[in-house]
Amino acid sequence: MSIDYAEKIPNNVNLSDNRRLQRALEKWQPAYLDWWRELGPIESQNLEVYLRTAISVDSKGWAHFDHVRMPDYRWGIFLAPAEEGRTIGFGQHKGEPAWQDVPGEYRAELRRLIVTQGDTEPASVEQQRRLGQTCPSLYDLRNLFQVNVEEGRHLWAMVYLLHAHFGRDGREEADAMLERHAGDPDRPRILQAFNEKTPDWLSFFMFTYFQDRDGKYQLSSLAESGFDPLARSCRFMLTEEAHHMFVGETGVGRIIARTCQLMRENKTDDPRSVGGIDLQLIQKYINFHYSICLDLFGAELSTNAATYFTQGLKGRFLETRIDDDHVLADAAYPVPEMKGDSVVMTDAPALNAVNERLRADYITDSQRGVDRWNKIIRDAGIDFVLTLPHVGFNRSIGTFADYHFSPDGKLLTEAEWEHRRAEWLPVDEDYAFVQTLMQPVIEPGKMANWIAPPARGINNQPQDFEYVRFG
Ligand code: BYC
Repeated sequence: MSIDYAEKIPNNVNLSDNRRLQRALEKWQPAYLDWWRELGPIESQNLEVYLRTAISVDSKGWAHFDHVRMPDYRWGIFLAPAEEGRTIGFGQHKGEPAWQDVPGEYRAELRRLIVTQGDTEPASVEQQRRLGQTCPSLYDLRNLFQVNVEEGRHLWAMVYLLHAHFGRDGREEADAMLERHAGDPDRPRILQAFNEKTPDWLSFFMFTYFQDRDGKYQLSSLAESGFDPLARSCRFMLTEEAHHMFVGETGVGRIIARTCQLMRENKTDDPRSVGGIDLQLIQKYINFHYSICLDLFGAELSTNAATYFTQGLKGRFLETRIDDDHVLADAAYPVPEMKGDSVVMTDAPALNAVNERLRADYITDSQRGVDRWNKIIRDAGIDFVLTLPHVGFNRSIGTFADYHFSPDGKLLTEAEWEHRRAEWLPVDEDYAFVQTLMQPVIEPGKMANWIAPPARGINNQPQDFEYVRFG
């Protein structure tokens, strides 16, 4: 299970045994590196960063820490170990041996899933590329780059599948991954949340809390896939995803902690006056990021999702632990529906409601971190509660797309929505205010005024560790 770093493309898939595939990927590699130089983290070419690199995919080897010159980072192809005798866990092929090759009749669907997944990875790198210039500390700068290099590797994971299993059109799709760009009006990324801006560090932490969590749920569903190479790729990607969400949760938590501290120490209700970010504004950012991420799960009722499930391509979260028949021919699942002015839950065929079920799992998981953020506020003796907005708030996909809701779930007219949306979502002035705080802090151990230090260092390094060296 160790990874061969002597190869041009580090891998644990015996790439050198397949010369054609190796050549094709070695042809894609320079295009990838050009893309990274052009649209990856700006001004990072001379930095040495304390990064975690996988040296094998078992539990001991996947987190090896060392300073790495950013351009020398070794992206490669790592699959989680094969599970002997693995069978398909759901859908009409349940119980059959997992596929090692693409089942011909499902080729189009499988390619679409892999392309959609792959497209998000470079998108997030593009969205975050300017943040290094305004890092609140070396610790945070290092975490940003860690997230970025791993998203780059996740792109490699999907590109490998396309090259290895989809022939010529797979190679074309791999090229197109580097041609679409986040926010590009002509060639945007596939999913809308990956075309939004990530203009400041509060946005970054919200992104890694909410949007990477969509990644966790989508990757977990794909990790159940009957197509074994996809399942194994996603299982290894998930080991890295956990750190991204940690960065998000603790990042927002540290901002909240600092805000509360500034309010108490200065006996003020106005943390902005002492260089902090007010909890009201943090709530607005939550409203924005959470609502655009709910859209990432697709429509409540989806024939695409039903097809993926029946075909055995994409399962549910922790599919094998769910206590049912894993075929869902007769099962029901409650989905929200508009009846007049109210939202009612109606039983729908569970097969068509697979997206909705995944969104429900995501919502429960998202609430846990919000509860921990609220504990920080409560422990500081401050009377304020952060909430996740109503599921219909600011939605563009599915049942709620044609309606407007307030964060507390009141149905609004178009006029009411237009009149009040600036109370609930960040507006230009909010972004401009946060931007005033975004001044780089690059002295080891120092933190920007608006964020508390982390509870502990990466890999237990001391507070003043030089996570990033400037060459
Ligand atoms: N934006 O039948 P429906 C990550 C389209 S994040 C734009 O409900 P489906 C990461 C849809 O394509 C995880 N369009 O859709 C995180 C469909 O179009 P057609 C990414 C959308 O297919 C942070 C139509 O609307 N991975 O890894 O069931 C950093 C009807 O919808 C959107 C995946 O998403 C949208 N939000 O569900 C880095 C997994 N939603 O067929 C990385 C792969 C729907 O009418 N993707 N549409 O032309 C999928 O499983 C599915 O494509 C989706 C959509 C769940 C996204």
